[in-house]
This record gives sequence, C-alpha cells and structure tokens, in this order.
Amino acid sequence: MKDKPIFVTQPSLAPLEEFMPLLQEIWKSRVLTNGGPFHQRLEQALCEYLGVRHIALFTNGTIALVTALQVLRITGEVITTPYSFVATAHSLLWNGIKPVFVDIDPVTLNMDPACIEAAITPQTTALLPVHVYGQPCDVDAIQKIADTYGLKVIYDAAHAFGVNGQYGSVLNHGDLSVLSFHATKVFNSFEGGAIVCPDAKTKQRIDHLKNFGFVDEVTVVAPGINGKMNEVQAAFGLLQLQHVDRAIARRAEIEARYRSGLEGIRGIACLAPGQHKRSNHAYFPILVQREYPQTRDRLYQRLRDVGIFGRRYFYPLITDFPMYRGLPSASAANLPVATHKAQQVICLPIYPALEDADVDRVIQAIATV
Ligand code: T4K
Repeated sequence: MKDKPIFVTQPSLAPLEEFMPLLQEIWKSRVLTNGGPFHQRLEQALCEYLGVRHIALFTNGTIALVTALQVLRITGEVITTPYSFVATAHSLLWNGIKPVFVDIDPVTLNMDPACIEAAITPQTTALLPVHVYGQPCDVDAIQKIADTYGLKVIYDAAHAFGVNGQYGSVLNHGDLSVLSFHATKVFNSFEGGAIVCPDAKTKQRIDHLKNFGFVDEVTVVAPGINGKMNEVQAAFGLLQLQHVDRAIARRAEIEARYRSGLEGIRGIACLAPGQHKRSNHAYFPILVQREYPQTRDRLYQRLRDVGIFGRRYFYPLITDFPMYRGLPSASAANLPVATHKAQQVICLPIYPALEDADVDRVIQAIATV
C-alpha cells in the first residue's frame, strides 16, 4: 500500500461537539455579523492572550493589510521584502502604492535593515516588513530608521501569532501589525485576520474603515470597505483559542524532532532558532545547499513522489511575478540573498496532528538520497 500523503500543513480544528453549543447561540440570537457578541468576546480574548492593547478582527489577513495602509493614509512608496507571500506586496498595489523591494538578512530571511536606508526616497512613507515564518524582524533597527526618516511601520505579522520577543508580544512593535487566521496558520478561524494597534483612537478608525466608514446610521466618515469578521468565524476563533497552547506545544516537539533528525545530513541546513522568548513553530523551512547530492527541486519532487508535499515558501520571490518584475528594485542584482534563499528553501510538513512516525518518514526520505 502506498503511504498516506503528508501535506505541508493541516488545519487544527477544535472538537465539533464543542462548537455546536456556540452555533446554537448564534441561531438563537440571529446576530450573524456586524460586530456581534462573539466578535467582541474574541477581540477581548485575543488582547489578553496575545498581550496587546487593541485588536480589530477582519474577514482575512489580506483585507486587514489593505485596510492597515488606509488607516495610516500611506501613499507614494513603501519599502518591503520580496521574500513573502504575494499578499504582502499586493496590499500595496491595491492602494496605488509603489513597492520598493530590499534584500533580506541571510540568517533570519527577514528584511535586512542594512538595506533600507539606500532605498528611501522623498516619496517613501512607510516600511512593510514581514516576520517571516514567525521569526521576529530586527524591530529595534527598523524602528530607528523609521524614526530618523519619519516613516510609519506596518508589520505583516501573518506568521507571528503568539510570538514573544524580549519585551512581550512582537505584535506591539511598529505602528500596526497585521495577523492572518487562515486555515493554514497556527491559529485559524477558517479564514480571518486582525490589525493590532496601540491606542483606542486608531482602533476606532480601523473599526470605521472595516465597516464602510460608518460611524452611525447616517454618518460615513471614510470610503471604508467591508472587512468584518462574521459571528461563526469569531465563535470558532474563541473556541480555537482554548486549544492553541497545546497546538503550539506539539509544533515545538515536531520542530525539535526535525532538528535532531536532520542534524548531520550534509547540505541540509535549518534556520537558526532565534533569540526570542516564545516561538510559534509556524513553519519548518530547510535550505538545500550545494553539498546536498541533489538540487532543491529534485529533492522537492522526490519527496512528492513518496507522498510528502512540502512547499517552496517563498519561491518564486514576489519580485518574479509579472506585476512586480519590471520595477527597478525587483532585479535579482538588487536582491542577491533573497534570490539565493528562494532557490534553496523547502518548508517541511508541520502541524499538531503530524505524528512522530510521519516526521521520521520525512527525515528518512531526505536522508536517503
Ligand atoms: N501575509 C503573509 C506573510 C502570508 O503568509 C499570508 C497568507 C497573508 C499575508 C494573507 O493572509 P490571508 O489573506 O490568507 O489571511 C497559503 C494560504 O492560503 C495563505 O493564507 C498563506 N499566507 C500562504 C503562506 O499559504 P497556499 O496557496 O500555499 O495554500 P494551499 O491551499 O495550497 O494550502 C497548503 C496546504 O494546506 C494544502 O496542501 C493542504 C493544506 N490545507 C489547506 C487548506 C486551505 C488543508 O488541509 N485545508 C485547507 O483548508 O497559500
């Protein structure tokens, strides 16, 4: 019999029977959306869990990113990373903003602060870094540059749910942070997202913008969008939150098993674990280096042949896609590290239901060339 397929991820789901009473509440109240009771409860619960002051829920992370740029009235040019999911840069184009790409740090694979200053022009208004794989950016260096040049900072924190740095949640850095609660994320509400912000006034502006700009029945203060999370998503999120610590703990075990199992395989490198206080183990990327007997793409295909569906996040680079590749900052010469790493990376399967035997199967498949 052929081995069962293993995908890069599998959504965590709280037990269905625990969800039923919440659905009954919704059926009874008939409040389905527009900031209902579950929406409010989830915002409160997430503030407490994540250790942040204000959070505004969204229907998904992409709409939250698009809205975050509107919240701060960002225009002109924004400096960002090519090494991310395409939604990061798409959020700029949806706002008529020109992305300016800079290279990444070879260790963390996050935007390299040393590359930012040279990319600043009179049109630059903000920085849009990504905590890629949940590994925190160099937030202090980024803030220093932002302060020097009067720039806003919006973190794409889609991967960084529950990640804590030296001073608590990594989501408290910058002007805004944007989360994704997509099915493939550490914490999911089927689809979902959020903006984290430091003060009540900004939270109010976000709430207006995600609800068409409505303040009350007869007042519209901005050309807002419909970005609201509905009650089913919010109720499910509330339930998921009760299980997320266990999910992260299991992810940590899987990561540790990969790290020890892959140690000593020539040409396979794992990312350094990072200095932050709490990881979420959202992804497990490996880099297939020249010393490995096969190319990255051969290994990727060989794994698929035995039912192991890793993913090459983030290859191609965002800058390889047609809507970006004509930009001067998108040239490979401007992005040597990102170009190199995107050719080496494979994200291995990691999710709470993955069993030790599955992890060993992946390790074995990589070890036996
Ligand atoms: N910024 C960053 C840095 C992001 O990574 C993302 C999303 C965003 C912004 C935008 O946030 P959202 O608007 O999505 O909230 C996936 C996700 O669709 C995407 O959310 C995520 N990043 C990106 C990194 O990965 P795909 O195209 O790779 O997904 P897909 O459908 O191939 O799923 C991967 C595997 O997961 C499948 O092989 C099987 C498994 N899976 C997936 C889904 C959707 C399931 O078992 N069940 C499912 O329901 O993009």
